[in-house]
Amino acid sequence: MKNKTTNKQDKSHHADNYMPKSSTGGILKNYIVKKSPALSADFLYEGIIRGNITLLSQAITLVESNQKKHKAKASKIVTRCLQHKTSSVRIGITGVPGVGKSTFIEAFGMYLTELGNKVAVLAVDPSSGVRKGSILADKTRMEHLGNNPRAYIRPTAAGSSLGGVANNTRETITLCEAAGFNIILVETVGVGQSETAVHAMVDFFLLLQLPGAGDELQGIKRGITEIADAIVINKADGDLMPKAKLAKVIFNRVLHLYPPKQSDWQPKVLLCSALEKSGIGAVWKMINDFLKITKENGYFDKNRISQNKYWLKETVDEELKTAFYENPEVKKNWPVIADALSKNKITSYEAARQLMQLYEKKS
Ligand SMILES: Nc1nc2c(ncn2[C@@H]2O[C@H](COP(=O)(O)OP(=O)(O)OP(=O)(O)O)[C@@H](O)[C@H]2O)c(=O)[nH]1
Ligand SMILES: [Mg+2]
Repeated sequence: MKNKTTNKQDKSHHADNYMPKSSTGGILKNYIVKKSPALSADFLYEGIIRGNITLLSQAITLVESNQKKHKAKASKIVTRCLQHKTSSVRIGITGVPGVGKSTFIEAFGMYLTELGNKVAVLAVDPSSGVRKGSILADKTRMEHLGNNPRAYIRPTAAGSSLGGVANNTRETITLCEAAGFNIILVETVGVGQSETAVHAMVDFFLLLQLPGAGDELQGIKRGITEIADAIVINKADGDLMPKAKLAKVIFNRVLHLYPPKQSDWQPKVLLCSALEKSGIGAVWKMINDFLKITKENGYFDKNRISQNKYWLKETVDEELKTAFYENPEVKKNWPVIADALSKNKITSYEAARQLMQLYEKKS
């Protein structure tokens, strides 16, 4: 027989009793998080692994903070969450503005939750700091997913650098996985460097394309087509259907020109209509085929390890750069050395060497 008193006492200490039960999904109201008193790393961790969305959001806010003490606390939580073994799939979704990313994520996310999955939607959008917006700000296109208790949508936080934003998203992935989200969708815009960053943090990279070819191929960088595991031609509906079918033929040809992937996976071209919700199941089936192949041949695990090594190097590179440019001696002497350079008194190489010497002496 259960001891009711003990149960009650135990439960009252659980992190998931901290917040209202209703806040288990959707887009969190920031004020709830801000009003919360500072909670310990252990308390937040315990709440996360119990799937408490409010505490998950609070931990993500710490991850995104620029304050040292927040970062240190976040790091403690993320490290503990990392030990929490989960089986998840991380899917990157990219495409030019207007291709239908938000509409697709709404339809795909709803489909996945109906199958019993828990879906987290994150974004890498380094430009959001400048635009004061976010690629996930258009909540209206994700209305159902936003209110779905099996889904969690985290709008992008503004960040000063792509490296910083990408690092935050990677740590957020770990937190979401520990919180029980088994499918992570990471959205990014099809312009700039952010696709490379997202590609390096997901298992499967999906490029959404518009019907038609030729002109539309110009809208996206060639390199992105090359790193994609699938091209999904969205808006394959109504009058656009013939153009979508033509695009499929052309993209299939393009994909066959690329060298084989390390994963042994041959990228696929599919048609879908996020608006009419057709072709969505086929996308999921394809991703499962990919998972089967790459888990059997060992690529899946190997890739996650090499992604971690990639980020180790990226982070060291970025930290070194910041340390150099923030070094007081470098800052102080920069104008003098730059002046000597413009007067042709020294070469660029010599100027750089002098600055490096100042940095090495004082760091
Ligand atoms: N016909 C048709 N229209 C679609 C489909 N998917 C999206 N759209 C429309 O395309 C427009 C852009 O869709 P979004 O989902 O906002 O596109 P997005 O890629 O998120 O755009 P950004 O957030 O600006 O990068 C909207 O008017 C959608 O209704 C589709 O499958 N078929
Ligand atoms: Mg959008």
